[in-house]
Amino acid sequence: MKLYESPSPNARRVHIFMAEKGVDCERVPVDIRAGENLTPEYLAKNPGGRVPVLELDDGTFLSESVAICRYLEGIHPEPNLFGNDPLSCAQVEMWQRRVELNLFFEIAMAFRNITGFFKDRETCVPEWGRVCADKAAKNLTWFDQRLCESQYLAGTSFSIADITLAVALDFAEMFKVVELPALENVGRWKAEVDQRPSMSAG
Ligand SMILES: N[C@@H](CCC(=O)N[C@@H](CS)C(=O)NCC(=O)O)C(=O)O
Repeated sequence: MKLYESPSPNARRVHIFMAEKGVDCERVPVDIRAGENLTPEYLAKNPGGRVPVLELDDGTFLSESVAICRYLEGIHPEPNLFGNDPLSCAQVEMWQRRVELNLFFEIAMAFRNITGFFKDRETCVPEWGRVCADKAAKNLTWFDQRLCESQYLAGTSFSIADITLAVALDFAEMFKVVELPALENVGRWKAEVDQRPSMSAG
């Protein structure tokens, strides 16, 4: 297998996931700043032109970070990060989607539209970026309430939903375009999650 990647939040989700599983594979750096992800060769691997992409040994290409992680979970079931019975699988899916759509995505939109990081390839609307930043800050309270009653987002086990939340928070912190409130339960959870060796996986 080969992972096409760049130093970026979505590739980091896969790095953390792999480290949790104790697996690795060949890495192929893609310079997204220089637009290597927009070449016809790369678009043949992922028509969306984004990283990461996982190439399987039979030449199949998988994109979308969570789809890549699902595949890895299938071939390396332990430790379990997507749930292991109908209810826990649904709860992981629910929290993963909630955090991805309501926090990770809003932070990414704020970053892209406010900084104009990819203005060579998309129209940036800074005002829209600020709306997304405000939504992310507001939505964080939802996850804080959840973490008041639950050790991890989906229950008592660390899961892909926690990986998405941790990467989203670090993304916001790194680029400073989204000012997230310091919330008690998120803070407790983040301090605990940051102790996991996988969090420093590259
Ligand atoms: N939904 C995709 C999003 C992937 C994505 O947006 N990747 C960013 C890096 S975090 C990227 O490739 N950006 C390059 C570009 O927009 O040209 C996933 O989950 O993998």
